[in-house]
Amino acid sequence: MKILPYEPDNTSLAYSVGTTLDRFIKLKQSEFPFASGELSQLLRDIALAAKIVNRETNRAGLANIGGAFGQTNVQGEEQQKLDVIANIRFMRALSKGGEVCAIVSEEEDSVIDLQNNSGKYVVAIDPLDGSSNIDVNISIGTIFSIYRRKTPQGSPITEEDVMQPGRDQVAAGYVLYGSSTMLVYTTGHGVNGFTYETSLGEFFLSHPSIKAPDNGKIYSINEGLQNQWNEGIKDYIDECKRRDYAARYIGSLVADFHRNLLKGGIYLYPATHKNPEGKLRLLYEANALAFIADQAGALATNGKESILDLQPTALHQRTPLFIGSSKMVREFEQIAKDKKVLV
Ligand code: P6P
Repeated sequence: MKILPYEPDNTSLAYSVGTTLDRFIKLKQSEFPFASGELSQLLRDIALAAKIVNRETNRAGLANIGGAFGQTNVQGEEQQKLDVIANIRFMRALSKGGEVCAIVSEEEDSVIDLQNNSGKYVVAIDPLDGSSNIDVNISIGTIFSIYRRKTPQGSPITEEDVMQPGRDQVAAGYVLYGSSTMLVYTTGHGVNGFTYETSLGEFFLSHPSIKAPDNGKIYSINEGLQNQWNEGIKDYIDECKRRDYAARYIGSLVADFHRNLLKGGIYLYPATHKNPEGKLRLLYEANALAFIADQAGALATNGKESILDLQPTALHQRTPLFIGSSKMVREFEQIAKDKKVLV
């Protein structure tokens, strides 16, 4: 009997389809010496829910699931039907996956106890960010943070398990439902991006080892709120205009963040009269993107300190957010600090 070594056949007849998310997760699992695969399974559960939400968002106009749901969430914001659907999909996937003991969701007033005290992880999630853009076919996104519980496995969850600073995240990511659907995440070993191939129902590695340009010429801020800015913000935006930077603001945090991450730029959402603590939520928006920014060589601050160092004091607390290329964030802080009025 002849035995021959396998020789990968790279003829043009059958191009490689690339590395699937599942295979990438398995390959990278070795970076967690003590992991027994729970985090890998949790990431797969999130990817499954993302595929389902992708399908729902793509057919919203045809399936009568666009538009308002008719209720407001704990934020006082009008829920869109897809907000509710996305929340159901991610909660169900995380509950059935068996790795999670508690969930903090933008769409839930309280912490959700999955009654799974053996679960090792806690997830904080904005199931569908940018809702106001859903019905006009503009990119929207999901943002998630993953923490290891602080209390012993097997014991009931406590506030200590969910009120963790961003520095303690074990993984974080976002899904961008845009011209293509992408999943971008980090487990603390760099940032990798995967593009969804709908014909195969798989995410494939398309953006390995993402590193943010340390500088850029794009600024993202809602200029309609200009009259509510403090002097520091006004001075920085004036400086951006003086340098002929490009103003790009989609109104979906994930889309603005993703573009600035790849091309270089800064996103700013300062405190305003309407939102004196800022608009964006610390636990399930700012922390996740700050972890990704940190891993990609970018920065995220509330104007005074790193987002990742903020100790949460309330489930849905908000924070000013200035995030993007390191040189731009540092320069913003300098200009704003000179004015001594930051947030
Ligand atoms: P504004 C969407 O509601 C969101 O949370 C972010 O995705 C987005 O960047 C921001 O708010 C838009 O807020 O006040 O400019 O409409």
